[in-house]
Amino acid sequence: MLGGMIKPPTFGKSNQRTNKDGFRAGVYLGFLAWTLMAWPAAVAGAESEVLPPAPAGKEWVVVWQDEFEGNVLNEEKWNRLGDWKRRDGYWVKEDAYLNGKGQLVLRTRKDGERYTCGAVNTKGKFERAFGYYVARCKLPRQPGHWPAFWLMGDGVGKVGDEGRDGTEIDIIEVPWRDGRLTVNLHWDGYGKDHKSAGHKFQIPEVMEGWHSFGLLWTEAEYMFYVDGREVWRSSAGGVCRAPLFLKLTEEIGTWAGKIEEAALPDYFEVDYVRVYEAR
Ligand SMILES: [Ca+2]
Repeated sequence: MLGGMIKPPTFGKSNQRTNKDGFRAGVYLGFLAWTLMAWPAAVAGAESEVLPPAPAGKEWVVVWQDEFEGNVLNEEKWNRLGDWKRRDGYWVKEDAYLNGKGQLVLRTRKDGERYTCGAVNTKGKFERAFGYYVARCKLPRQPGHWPAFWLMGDGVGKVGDEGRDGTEIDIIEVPWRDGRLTVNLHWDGYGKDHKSAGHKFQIPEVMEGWHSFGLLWTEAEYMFYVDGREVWRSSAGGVCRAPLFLKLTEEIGTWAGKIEEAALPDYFEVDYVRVYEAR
């Protein structure tokens, strides 16, 4: 049906980026929409990210993003972590790669006698305070390892001033496979002065398909979102004022069950990461 016709012009990169898994269906449905709707309406519908309300008089502007297009991870944006021991496994660089379909893959696998997985961060390359941070992800299915999207900085180790001088912000951590999720804050180091706050909740449907995990970080509080719906808010620790870098990681450990029982390899996929500022 489409073959002899002019390709609809509205399916620009932003539509592919926000809906890549449904792109084929999207092309067809979008084509129908295009034939029925005016051009501006179709363009407006191309941005499918659900953002929290911007502060009065302001709007969200993307200030940093990676859509993971191409075949090679952009190492001007990201550091690939490894090769070194991490918890009950190893972080190795070759387990963090792009799949050529627009996604970052963090793989967990068994390599000889050791278990390995992938991790990346933006330390020294992108560090920021405040704004809206969101990643669209497809979660792994096997036990013994956990995916996470989090923010981190050197100030997290500074004891005193609560979390204002640095807080680890875990936008999402998924050590379970039944739809339970957890969001957490950690500050004043990881020793005897360590403090934390967090929340556990369950959304069974997150185990299937793609879902977005977001953090709105203001000077007053942190607000956490799954698929654009608020799941928790907190001002614990007094709210971090220090710039933090992004982390996307897999970790191997018993918090997530027994890695020996996992059918490997297993994959944590990330379609994009976007950071917005209210202007
Ligand atoms: Ca502190």
